[in-house]
Amino acid sequence: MAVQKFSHCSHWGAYTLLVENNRIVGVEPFAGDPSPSPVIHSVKYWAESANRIAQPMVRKSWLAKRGPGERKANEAFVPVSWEQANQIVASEIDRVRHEYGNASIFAGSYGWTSCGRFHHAPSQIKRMLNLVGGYTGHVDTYSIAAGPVILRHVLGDSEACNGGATTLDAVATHAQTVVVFGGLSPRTAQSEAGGVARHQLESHLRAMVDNGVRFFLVSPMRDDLPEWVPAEWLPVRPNTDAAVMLGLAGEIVSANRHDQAFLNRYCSGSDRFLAYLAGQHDGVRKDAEWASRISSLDVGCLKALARRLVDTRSMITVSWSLQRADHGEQPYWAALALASVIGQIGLPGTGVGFGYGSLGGVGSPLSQAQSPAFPQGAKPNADFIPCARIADLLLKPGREFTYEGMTHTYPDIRLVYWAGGNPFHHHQDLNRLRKAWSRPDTIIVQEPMWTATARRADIVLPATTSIERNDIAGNRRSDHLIAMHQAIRPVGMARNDYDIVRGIAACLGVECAFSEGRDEMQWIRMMYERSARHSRERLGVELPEFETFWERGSTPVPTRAMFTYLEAFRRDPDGHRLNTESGRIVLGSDKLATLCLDDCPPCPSWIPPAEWLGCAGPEEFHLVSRQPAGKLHSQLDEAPVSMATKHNGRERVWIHPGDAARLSISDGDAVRLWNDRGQCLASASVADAVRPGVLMLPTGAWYAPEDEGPNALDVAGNPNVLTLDKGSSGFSQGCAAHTCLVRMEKHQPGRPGSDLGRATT
Ligand SMILES: Nc1nc2c(c(=O)[nH]1)N[C@H]1C(S)=C(S)[C@@H](COP(=O)(O)OP(=O)(O)OC[C@H]3O[C@@H](n4cnc5c(=O)[nH]c(N)nc54)[C@H](O)[C@@H]3O)O[C@H]1N2
Ligand SMILES: Nc1nc2c(c(=O)[nH]1)N[C@H]1C(S)=C(S)[C@@H](COP(=O)(O)OP(=O)(O)OC[C@H]3O[C@@H](n4cnc5c(=O)[nH]c(N)nc54)[C@H](O)[C@@H]3O)O[C@H]1N2
Ligand SMILES: [Mo]
Repeated sequence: MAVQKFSHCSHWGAYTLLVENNRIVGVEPFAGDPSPSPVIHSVKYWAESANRIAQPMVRKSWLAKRGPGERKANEAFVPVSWEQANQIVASEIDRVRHEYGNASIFAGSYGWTSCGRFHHAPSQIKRMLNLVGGYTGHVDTYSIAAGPVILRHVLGDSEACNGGATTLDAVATHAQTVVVFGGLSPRTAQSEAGGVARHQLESHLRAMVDNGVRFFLVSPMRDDLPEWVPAEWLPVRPNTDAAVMLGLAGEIVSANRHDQAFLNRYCSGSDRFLAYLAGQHDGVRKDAEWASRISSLDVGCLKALARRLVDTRSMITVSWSLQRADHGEQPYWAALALASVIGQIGLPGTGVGFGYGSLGGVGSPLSQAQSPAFPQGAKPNADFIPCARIADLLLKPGREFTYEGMTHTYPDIRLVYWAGGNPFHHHQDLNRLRKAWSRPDTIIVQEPMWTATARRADIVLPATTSIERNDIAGNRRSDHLIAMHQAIRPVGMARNDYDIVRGIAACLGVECAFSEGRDEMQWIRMMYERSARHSRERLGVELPEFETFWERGSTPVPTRAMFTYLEAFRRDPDGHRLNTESGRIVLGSDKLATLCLDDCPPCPSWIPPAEWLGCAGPEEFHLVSRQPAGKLHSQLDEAPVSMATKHNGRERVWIHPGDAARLSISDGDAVRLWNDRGQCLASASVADAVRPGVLMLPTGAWYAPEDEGPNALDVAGNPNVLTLDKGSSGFSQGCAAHTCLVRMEKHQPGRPGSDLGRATT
């Protein structure tokens, strides 16, 4: 049989699948992609994995007696037909909404399911539940919460961290100095929510290097910039960046090199901020010496950097990682304040930008076309949680929580419906999540794989992966729409997300309103044509007919290059007021002054995090759990591209050679990491790319506890058995995964923990 070619796309890029006899025999990167991701070669393992769920399943003990329970991963499941599964799910939804109200259904359902915009599993279940009275959802994301929340108040919106800041082509053309807080890394830029056709970060970085930009990398890890980017490395203590930024601002102000005219014309509350820098209330002057004591960076280096920032055209970039931490608002607000003191915001290629390279398209020219999206309909009820508060929600029904200055109440959740996410990968403090997970009456998980989350569900609905169906990829940070062609037949009895939810909608009596009578291709065509109409009417750009697009496999969309953020505001601040309390950039906030929050004060501040090296015991390390190089989160963990990043099947934890020598740990040793919250195994990777006192264990290993005990040893190396489940502050309640102290030792031989506890192919 001849090899057939299918255009396709995932969050890690667009590609062509070569298929013979219903088997993927090759993968070719998208022709126009300058830096394709190796992860495109993993997708065939979706089809070949022994971890696929073959048919709908129900937990045996739940069938006998539905209600709260431990939900052990190793308990028996009973196979059922799709008709039975749909009936059970629909009757649980009906039971819970009639007995307790729709707020008792949690369908926040966070997760990076397929990049296809139609079979987008969380959108599908939300559309269905909106037709029957609603659900409790979530706001913000694990990726970014503290950052956008503070920027909404002090900059007027969160565009600047979603890809709406100055584009990197402009930075490469105009900037002379780039200070990178966190990283600008092809590792993270591989991925983009909704797919990306052309990975552009490396091209932008090369242009900067060619133009002689001087780089300063402020990060605990030296490899947060590619090794071919010449950079001065400032190996900062994790979570102390706000102090570094404030110390730099203080140096500039005390040398009288700050742009007072900029502060007067474009900012509000700068008096309050300057008083804080001068130490008027706490008696502590914020300068290089002060920042050096907190961050452990060299004083001379900080002083020289402060001078260079005002002497040259400078850009400050801040990764998303910095705000995924306790008090994560502060580095974002402090970076904005530092850039305001320098006074180059709104000029070409300079100022401040957030999240460049955290996703592939942040910093690339933004698409001007409307991205395809599956309509969720209006949500009839307002109930929500901040995204990362899932365990609090389940453990504390009826308790109050704060968010953006308002007080809300956690609903009493009886039913959890999770589609397209893996909370037993992504949530912090998994032992605590296990306790929380025992509370609801019923947990439904819609997933292709027997993930740790699926194993802890009551009802498991097997979904196809994207290669088993048709879809469309596209988002505002990608310059193409991509046709996602079905390449192989569905595996086992798996159904497409749309068909699963449509079946349940039928049992609930809302099938007509849910489907509007459209099948898969009719929806995809409708979504494409909506984008094409927008492009024609708003931009005067004609996209090809749907048939042509589908046959070609992709179409470019118009983008906005060489963009300078806040250019119009700089030209005319009264004509282009920001959507803040003052219409200006807020450096001292009246609103936050009124709220009187200990953990989010009225001007950008350094507040020690709950856990950091400044309060660590002699044996403790700061754990950075960054995104994995060889996969997207927990997806395709078993494929060779991911396995090659491990050692003996276990995730690698990076440790500085000096620390390793002190603990008598050699490269490749099995090690145990632990703290009061949990423990896991990993394989030591001794490397001077990580600063002393810091360990780096990437996310993504499939959570595999040895047993179901309260402090079970995770043998695969998922850092979330160790991380802290605390809101970044009472203002934003974001994920604080990067705030975590742990200890480490060589794993004692003879201890259990060699079995990885799941099928591998
Ligand atoms: N310690 C620590 N933890 C973190 C982070 C960190 O920095 N440190 N980062 C956080 C961040 S930023 C994020 S975004 C989260 C990510 O957390 P998640 O988004 O939950 O992680 P994924 O592994 O991508 O989960 C997606 C799931 O969807 C399933 N799936 C794939 N395709 C389909 C489909 O077509 N249909 C259905 N129904 N399911 C599908 C996959 O099998 C997988 O189980 O993790 C967070 N957790
Ligand atoms: N390959 C791959 N790419 C991905 C993902 C993936 O799973 N795999 N996930 C995607 C998702 S959902 C997201 S949200 C983004 C996340 O994008 P980011 O948040 O930017 O990524 P991280 O890997 O968490 O962190 C980047 C770097 O920040 C540094 N860092 C951590 N803490 C601190 C700190 O306190 N101070 C300083 N200065 N640096 C610190 C670490 O050294 C780390 O290498 O990545 C996306 N890209
Ligand atoms: Mo994320």
